[in-house]
Amino acid sequence: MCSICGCGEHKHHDHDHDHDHHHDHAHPHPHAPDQGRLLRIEQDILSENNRWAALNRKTFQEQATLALNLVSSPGSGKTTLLVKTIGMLKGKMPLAVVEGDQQTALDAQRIEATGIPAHQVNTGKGCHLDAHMVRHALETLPLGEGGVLFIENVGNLVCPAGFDLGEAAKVAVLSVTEGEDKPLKYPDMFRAASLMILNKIDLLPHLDFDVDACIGYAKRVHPNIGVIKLSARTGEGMEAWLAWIQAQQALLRVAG
Ligand SMILES: Nc1nc2c(ncn2[C@@H]2O[C@H](COP(=O)(O)OP(=O)(O)O)[C@@H](O)[C@H]2O)c(=O)[nH]1
Ligand SMILES: [Mg+2]
Repeated sequence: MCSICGCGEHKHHDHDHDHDHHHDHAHPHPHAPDQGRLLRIEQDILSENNRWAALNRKTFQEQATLALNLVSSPGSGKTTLLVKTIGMLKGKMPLAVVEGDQQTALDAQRIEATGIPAHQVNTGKGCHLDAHMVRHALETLPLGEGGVLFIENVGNLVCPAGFDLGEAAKVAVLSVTEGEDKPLKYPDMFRAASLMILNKIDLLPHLDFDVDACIGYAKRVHPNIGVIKLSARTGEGMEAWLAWIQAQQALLRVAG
């Protein structure tokens, strides 16, 4: 298992220790590498990722493309939100989508049905996208001046927090069916995100979800986090989300 994200994807634990010890004895973990070695391996993975992320960021800047990394639990509504967003932005600016899932191309198919180019990345056992995967996706995806690249990460509130993809911002999508305590339970994700989208607010009348408490918890772990309440189903709140995207694009132009 990977000690950074626990995904078991990274091959670095195929250790090459010598076999001068017997395997029938009892000790906590016969294959545990020493802590110093683990730390070096983690640093290598993250610095390798950061090199690709820096390249991606340079490409996004050159193309004046706003890259947004959508992170959430499975089922919080990322793909639904993307389809709705594309419906409102299509024709106004160039759009493209990278879809990350362990298996299937179902989400890329949902995006392609809108007429927008999408590239599916299947991570297998991996629980997050990394910057190198996004780099490969960019080989096939057209980016356009002043456009947006949406990256839908693999669904979970843990692993994607630690991996920079070169995006301008991480956007955490939390749906009101998940419980208001999630920002406290998964603080790394809400600290890494610039914006929390509280989705499925159309369901609030049927739930005991405490919106104010949820926003309070998110601000406790990340005082500057932006918050937008919306329903990707009914469209309520979508205008605020589109305005946020435009504001981020304006920031990109200032930075560039
Ligand atoms: N009621 C309601 N359902 C939603 C909303 N957004 C998404 N869903 C539903 O939530 C489920 C998961 O959505 P999906 O977009 O696949 O989530 P993802 O796994 O984060 O990409 C689907 O059944 C959607 O129809 C919303 O705003 N309101
Ligand atoms: Mg999805």
